[in-house]
Amino acid sequence: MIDLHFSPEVAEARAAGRAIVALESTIITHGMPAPQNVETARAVEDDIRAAGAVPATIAVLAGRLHIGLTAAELDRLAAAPEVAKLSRADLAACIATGGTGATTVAATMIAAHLAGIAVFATGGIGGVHLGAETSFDISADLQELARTPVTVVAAGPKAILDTSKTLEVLETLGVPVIAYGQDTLPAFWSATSDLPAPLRLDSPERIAAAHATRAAMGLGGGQLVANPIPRADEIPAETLAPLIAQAQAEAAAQGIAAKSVTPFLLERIFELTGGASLTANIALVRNNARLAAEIAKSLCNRRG
Ligand code: PSU
Ligand code: MN
Repeated sequence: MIDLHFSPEVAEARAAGRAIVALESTIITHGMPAPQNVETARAVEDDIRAAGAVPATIAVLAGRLHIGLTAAELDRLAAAPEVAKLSRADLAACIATGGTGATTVAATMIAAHLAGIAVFATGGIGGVHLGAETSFDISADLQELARTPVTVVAAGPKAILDTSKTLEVLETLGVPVIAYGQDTLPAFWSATSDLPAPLRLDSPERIAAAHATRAAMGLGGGQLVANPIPRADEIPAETLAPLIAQAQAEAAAQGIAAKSVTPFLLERIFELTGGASLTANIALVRNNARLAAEIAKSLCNRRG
């Protein structure tokens, strides 16, 4: 077994059998500008603590897979030059060569599962990009949801993606996509979309029950919980659509490809919205952290 490096807080929570929520680190290094990236990472951790669970931010630091970062380690990750973006394909090579990297949704799910953590909160997952029929750009996050038994709380597929194709692929892969408390699929910066949600559940207890039932049936794989951004914090889809289209056209014109696509689009949309996309992004991640904490506590209670 690979060595996992638990932060003191997470080690204590494991020993006490407390609820733990995993957090990714790519959102810190590639998803948000400084200093809001570190401020948000700390706020999200505090939200989870305030809800009565324990946060475990996951990253690879100098070849060690960390489950939970101390405040100093979080600062070190955010300040490190050239942090790699690690998905399933990159994780082992980074660890084996003593590298430092931030984990995407896919890699965070792998690490969380190795650490026995069943619930993970983030902003948005990767998915099928617009134009995937020619670029083949489909995030490894989707296949990870199909194979690794972690419940991921996100705010729905980002509007920079082809959301209907993302739903089709998740359906093909047998991944439950659960809208929390509404019938339509939330769309990241906007609370609703015109896509009906494949599944709807209205309480953390029911989401925990569905997670436990999948495990009891030996189905494998995770669940995607799509939690709508609070209405007060959303950006209407009509406002964003032209700005997203512009960012996408620039990405295509500049030949942005592979791992760079998502960070490029997020940064351009931040610039084009005058920072409003970041404010919404912070609000939705914190909202997801609070729901994830409730789901983790419910799973913990079920296990007795
Ligand atoms: N969504 C965000 N911010 C992010 C990401 C997604 O709002 O930073 C990151 C996540 O780590 C996700 C990754 O797993 O982007 C997806 O990248 P790609 O599309 O290259 O698979
Ligand atoms: Mn991609």
